[in-house]
Amino acid sequence: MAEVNYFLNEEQQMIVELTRQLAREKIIPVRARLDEQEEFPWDLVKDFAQADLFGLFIPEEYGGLGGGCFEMCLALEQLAYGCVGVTTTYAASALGGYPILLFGSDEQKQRYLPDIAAGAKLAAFGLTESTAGSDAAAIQTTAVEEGDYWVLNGSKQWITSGGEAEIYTIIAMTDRHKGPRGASAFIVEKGDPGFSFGKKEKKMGIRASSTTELFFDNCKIPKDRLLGRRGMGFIIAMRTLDQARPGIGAMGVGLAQAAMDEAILFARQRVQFGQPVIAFQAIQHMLADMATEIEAARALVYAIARTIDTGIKDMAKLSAMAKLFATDMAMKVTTDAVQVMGGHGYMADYPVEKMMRDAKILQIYEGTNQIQKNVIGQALNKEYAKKA
Ligand code: COS
Repeated sequence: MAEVNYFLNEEQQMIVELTRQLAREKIIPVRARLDEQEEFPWDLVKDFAQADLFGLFIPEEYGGLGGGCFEMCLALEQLAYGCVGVTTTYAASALGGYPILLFGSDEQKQRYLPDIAAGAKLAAFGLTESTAGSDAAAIQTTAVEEGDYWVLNGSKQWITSGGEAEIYTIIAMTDRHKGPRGASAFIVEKGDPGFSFGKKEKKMGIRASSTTELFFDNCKIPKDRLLGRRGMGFIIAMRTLDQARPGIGAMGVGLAQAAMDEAILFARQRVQFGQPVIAFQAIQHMLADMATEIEAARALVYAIARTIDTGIKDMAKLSAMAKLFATDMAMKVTTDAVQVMGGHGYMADYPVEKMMRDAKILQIYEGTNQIQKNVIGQALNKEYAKKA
């Protein structure tokens, strides 16, 4: 049967094959254990590093492979087919690395990107706080200039790879009275004085990933750790999320594909009323919706990622669309996969139970899907105001 042709070049096909193989051979055999034991996937991090995957989005001059948003989406889709928890660790390192790549000085890039590209050090991104989630501009953590140092005080919540990562991009207030224009971005290293980690959170899904609080207690960092200019922190955070959100959509596509594959495998074997349940139209219609919606989401994510890679300036709307559509789709498809499998689907013996739990976070992290709709709605309002 014919498949949609996305016209991948040779390098892109190689990325798909490599990450597909990693998912099948390395991730799937261990994903249930990692989930159950809430175990951080250090062995897999080493496998990804060996395959040069951490440098996929990093230019060759800094030790990476020079890929763009589209190549990242291809990799994230295949890895998420194996496990969204494991893939979250991989995606989080890119999220922590993007601010350095997009806004770092050449010296900062030389200093940090080669280690991130090699997978020698994981990166993390610290924006969210206990009272600043969707309202990202409401952060309370402060950074004060003192001689040759910045001194950070405050805390960050729900930071992916907290405690495991070595390099953290942190958004802190430098001029509170200026609102979003009063935030700045900093690089903080594990081991910096006054920087510590809270307990590991217990989560519904993506339990192979680590999520912790970060604490800054008179955390003193050298002046040259400021990213971009003072006051650019909010813009840096938003641009970072714009770059990364299509990848979350791609993870939704990979996860949904995995859930549908499981549901079809099961429906072809499960006999009720004297025939495999896939023979019933009730099941076929659900599978038909799944297959169609997965392909629609894949086409949207790929098209948007490729458009972003052409260097467009204002990508917030498109990036939000990719995340919104593909992750809502993933929630629906994983829920329906459990439904197709009935009682079996609800049991931890089958992987779709974990897939449905993992899907939920895709609608929440890197901005809830309600926030994505705000971003899209505000962009439409601006576009049409210009036309009027
Ligand atoms: N790119 C560049 N600039 C942007 C931007 C973007 N994507 N989004 C906003 N800005 C700019 C605005 O243009 C504005 O600049 P001016 O002061 O020059 O007008 C400034 O940033 C403030 O923007 P805005 O007023 O829209 O900010 P809000 O506080 O209303 O917040 C949302 C906007 C809701 C979009 C933002 O807070 C958000 O994305 N929240 C979700 C956060 C999130 O994803 N959390 C997950 C963390 S990572 S797991």
